[in-house]
Amino acid sequence: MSTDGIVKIRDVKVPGETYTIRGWVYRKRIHGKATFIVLRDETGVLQCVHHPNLNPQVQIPENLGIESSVKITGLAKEDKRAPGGIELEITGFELIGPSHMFPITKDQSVEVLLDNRHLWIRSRKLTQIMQVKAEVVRAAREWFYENGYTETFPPILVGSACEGGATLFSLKYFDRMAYLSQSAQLYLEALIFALGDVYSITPSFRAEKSRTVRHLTEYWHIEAECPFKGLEEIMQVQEHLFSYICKTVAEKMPDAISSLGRDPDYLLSIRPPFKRITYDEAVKIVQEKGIDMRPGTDFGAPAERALSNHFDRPFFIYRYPEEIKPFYVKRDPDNPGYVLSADLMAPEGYGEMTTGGAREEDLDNIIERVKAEGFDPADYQWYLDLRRYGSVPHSGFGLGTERLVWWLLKLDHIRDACAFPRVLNRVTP
Ligand code: NSS
Repeated sequence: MSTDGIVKIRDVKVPGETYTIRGWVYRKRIHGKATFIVLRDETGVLQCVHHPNLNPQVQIPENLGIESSVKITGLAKEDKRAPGGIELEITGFELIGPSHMFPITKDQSVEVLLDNRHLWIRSRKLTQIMQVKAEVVRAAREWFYENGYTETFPPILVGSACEGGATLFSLKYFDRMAYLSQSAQLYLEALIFALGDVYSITPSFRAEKSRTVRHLTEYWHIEAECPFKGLEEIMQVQEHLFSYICKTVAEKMPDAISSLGRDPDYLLSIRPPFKRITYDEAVKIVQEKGIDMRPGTDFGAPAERALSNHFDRPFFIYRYPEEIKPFYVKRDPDNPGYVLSADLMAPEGYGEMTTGGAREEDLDNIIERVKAEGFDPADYQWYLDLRRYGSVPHSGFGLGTERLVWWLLKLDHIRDACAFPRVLNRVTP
């Protein structure tokens, strides 16, 4: 309850009480002499009705447009036909801001909705997705805090690649080149020596040239790095964090979750330990499904989808071949040709949610692999120093926030996990 007597729509509950609410006209319809206005705010929608014979003092402009902002006072009445079972009999009306003809009407094309994203984010669906996303990030922060991690703030403007050159966005940085960060990992690796277990939540950028339902060019990356942890321990960190996020969102927002198409009970059933399969076992599953895949190569989109569809709970794929993982991934001392890396996969066809694992400690080995990826070790001097001054075994991972929201809410396209998605052909609005 605010001090000015104005309440949110979700708080209009008790028949017989008078409430004042503020919001935007979601729908309007005239029926006989009565005017019906469905008002929306960030907490929901409420049907309000004006009967001129009951409240002749109230004047509602005849041309009141969709998305006009208004303040309404009214008496709450039980009404089984109204959405939510409560209706407000309007006793006071004030127009705050009139609305032009709203450009979004029913059955618009995807492109028109994307061109009008700044207005379309007002839709119930996108509002709820953004609220769930906020809760996902809040829950992640809470988990890290409860588990003794320190939040850190790595740079976004960087001088060298973390995830290979193919997806780097470059820009002019005074008289040299710089890049937009693909991952905070290398900086988190430096920060563990000062702060122990660390995490960061930052934008990451990928110049992805492909149009898929799971790639953005800008996304929010939740990353963690831990000294003295190995592959199995970092998988445990991920499954606990992941389950905690699922549980928190299911408990705090069951209505939003269900109305977006996900059963909150399913999210509550996601608990550690998650199933773990090796890369080699994963390849077998893919091949058994009749999908052509050569061992030693990365999973293509059809293989990843098939694998993901094979499971009904999140699972890990671990111990990958060295060729398909970046220079920083630790070689498996017991399995030549393999590395101590693990990806957390979502079921139901969604696929990779995180990548992580143990980091290579051997200086010469890293230098050799940096070169093999076509980079200049000189650009990584500061990173190589971490292996020179008190190096320790360590591991970490990165989780794509939008990937998680995409699966969590069973969205068709990852762009709907963003208010203003950045994809191959779009940087506006
Ligand atoms: O490239 S990753 O697989 N791994 C890293 O960046 C590591 N350096 C992270 C780390 O260990 N600190 O990206 C990690 C995750 C991946 O699993 C996805 O969930 C997400 O980041 N990701 C993306 N989300 C949306 N769009 C794109 N293009 C994208 N690329 C990665």
